[in-house]
Amino acid sequence: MSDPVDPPGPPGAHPRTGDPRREGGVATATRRKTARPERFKVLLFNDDYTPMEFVVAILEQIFSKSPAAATQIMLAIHRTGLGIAGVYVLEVAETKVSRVHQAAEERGYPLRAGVEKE
Ligand code: TYC
Repeated sequence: MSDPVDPPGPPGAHPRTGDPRREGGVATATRRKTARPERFKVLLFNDDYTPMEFVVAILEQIFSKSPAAATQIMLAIHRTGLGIAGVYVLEVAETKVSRVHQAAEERGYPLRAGVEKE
């Protein structure tokens, strides 16, 4: 494994000393071999009916937040209208949105979630 902070260089060149693109101490443009997967925010939206305790439980159970973090996120949503429950690759984000809607519908709460590109 090469040093993750070094861009890929010519074969055999030492990443810090043998790469002509680094002459003068300025690294020029490089391209990754593998794309970074795009990441997506899962947003939760405020409403007037979903109980605070239910939103905290959702944040703990579906988004693996600590009780303290879940409470802070829930209160931020309550005050501002929406908040970020977590950031994931698209398929995971969409699955979490479905789990939120399923759990809320089971209890008859109008809680809504959505996905937004980071
Ligand atoms: N506003 C709700 C209440 O006062 C609590 C709430 C917080 C609802 C966050 C949804 O995403 C939400 N019971």
